[in-house]
Amino acid sequence: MRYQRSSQLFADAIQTIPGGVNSPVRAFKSIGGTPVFMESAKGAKLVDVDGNEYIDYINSWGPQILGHAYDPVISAIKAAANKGTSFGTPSEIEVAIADLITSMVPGIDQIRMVNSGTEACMSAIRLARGFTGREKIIKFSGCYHGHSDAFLIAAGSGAMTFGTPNSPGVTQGTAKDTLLARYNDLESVDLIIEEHKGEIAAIIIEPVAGNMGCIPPTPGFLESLRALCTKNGIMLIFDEVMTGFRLAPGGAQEYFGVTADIVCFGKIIGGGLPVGAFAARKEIMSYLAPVGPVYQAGTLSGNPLAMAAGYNMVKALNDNHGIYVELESMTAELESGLNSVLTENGIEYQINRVGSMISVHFCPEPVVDFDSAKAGDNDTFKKFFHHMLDNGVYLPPSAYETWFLCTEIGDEEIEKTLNAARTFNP
Ligand code: HOZ
Repeated sequence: MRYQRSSQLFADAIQTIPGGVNSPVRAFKSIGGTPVFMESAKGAKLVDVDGNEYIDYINSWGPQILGHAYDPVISAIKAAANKGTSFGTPSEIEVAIADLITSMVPGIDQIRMVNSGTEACMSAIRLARGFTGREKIIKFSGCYHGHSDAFLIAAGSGAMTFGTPNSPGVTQGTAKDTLLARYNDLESVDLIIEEHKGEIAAIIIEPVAGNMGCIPPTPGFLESLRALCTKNGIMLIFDEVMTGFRLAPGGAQEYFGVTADIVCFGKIIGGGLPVGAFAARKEIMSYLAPVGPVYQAGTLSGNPLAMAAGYNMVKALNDNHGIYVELESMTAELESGLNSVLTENGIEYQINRVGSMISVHFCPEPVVDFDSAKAGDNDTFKKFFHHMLDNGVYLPPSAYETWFLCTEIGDEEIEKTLNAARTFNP
């Protein structure tokens, strides 16, 4: 049986881990079947515990831009580990990575390291609230900014995958300070700002939504948000957990030419190790402890292993901007191939893509926001997912997640992926 060892492990896992997994989406619950347990990964490939190989279109949900087990990152982790795994003190590599990132990303003078994208976004809104002296925030339905309370309101990603976009456990008190706008709908933002004049600390957005499938911002949307924020003294926060260092060396800010006030990053900064960060100009970052009154801390923040991995990953991206041209061209090749194959198969679908972020929505109308994303046919997605999996292509196990390419995916992998898609018969 193809997934025998995975099935045994899953049967064991559900005894001692809720749902058998440590993060809900990977449980395969919305698409059925047993999660595949991975044994190893190198370049574009994952290998599971039964010895099956897959071309990986998750890439650890984004960060493995240069492929799995990228040699300079692995060597850096080994060298750092030999010197100790955690000091709980400052270390030199933290200065190096802060210098590197502030030189690459537009509009930031300072950066604070944390341990995940969730922590980064949670801390960013605290900072925005402290800086502006206001309490409310605007988020967009279907965007996902991690699992802290303020963001589990109409949240995408796993929350949507399992039909709990508003999680029990989030108090009414917290929920009332999160105001919801529609992605790509400026008027919905304008109305909220008018209704809550002088009360809004921040607007937080994924500059390319990646947690309701991939949804690009419509032309001018980010620019208009920027103008609205500037006019109303609101902090614009870009959640660049997915787009940071992926769309361009300076992330979505560079790609779209729009500058945010605070930028949040995630796992990419650790080369796949557990890291996040938030960054802004000095005037804003000076509100953070120990300089300013807004408290934020963490024993493992700036961990030497994670910083060594992240430094080598980010530096490789900065040293060779040709990577972005390569990623764009391979993902465009995948997009055009999928267009041909799915059209031949007579399936109703939409493909959304920005750079190396791409997703297929199985619906007839363009997908521009949460409602249009929800119109996708999950039944077709389920069948497509399992068909691809059985043919050695690993896609995100949810219709509400984006696929991410890495530089190790070349013509051969694209060809294999398209061959698998060609035999899909819903
Ligand atoms: N929320 C993550 C993607 N948007 C999923 C993380 C995981 O399950 O590992």
